[in-house]
Amino acid sequence: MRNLLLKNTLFLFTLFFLTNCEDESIEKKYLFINEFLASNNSVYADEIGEYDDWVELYNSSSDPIDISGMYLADNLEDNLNVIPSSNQFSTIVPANGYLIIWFDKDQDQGPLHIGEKLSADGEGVYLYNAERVLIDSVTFGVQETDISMGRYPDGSDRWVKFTTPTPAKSNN
Ligand SMILES: [Ca+2]
Ligand SMILES: [Ca+2]
Ligand SMILES: [Ca+2]
Repeated sequence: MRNLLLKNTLFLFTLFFLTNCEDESIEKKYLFINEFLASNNSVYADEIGEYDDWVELYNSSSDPIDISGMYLADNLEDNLNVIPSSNQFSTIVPANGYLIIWFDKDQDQGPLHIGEKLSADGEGVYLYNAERVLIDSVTFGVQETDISMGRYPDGSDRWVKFTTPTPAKSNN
């Protein structure tokens, strides 16, 4: 009887451990910083009509990923910016889909507006999950106005310049 209890406890503990590991790796495996524009003059405007800096996230999995509770930063020294949950706006990156995050310091414009701007002189983008584990990051040098950088193809390790940026659409 005691043996059985021990076995069951061990089993549950292993299951718990494996489930947690899997959760972490799902985001790490399938969620990407896929494209960004650090100097936006006329490419893509937010809901207010402002041409602000943006970052495109890409979910390569067949399940939606909610990024509320996750964090973004543009360098490693500053505070992390949490994505708040919201009833009014969706914070979900659709399955095999894209979500635009605005780096515009306009947090009053919704949960997808971060209290940072991307420097056209070079900076970075860092994405952390709710447990503050780094999911993805990119660092960049001097950026040209209205020319984005993105992974090509989507989610790959190769970064290229896009003279025609593709916000909220595939880079392929
Ligand atoms: Ca804005
Ligand atoms: Ca910045
Ligand atoms: Ca794109």
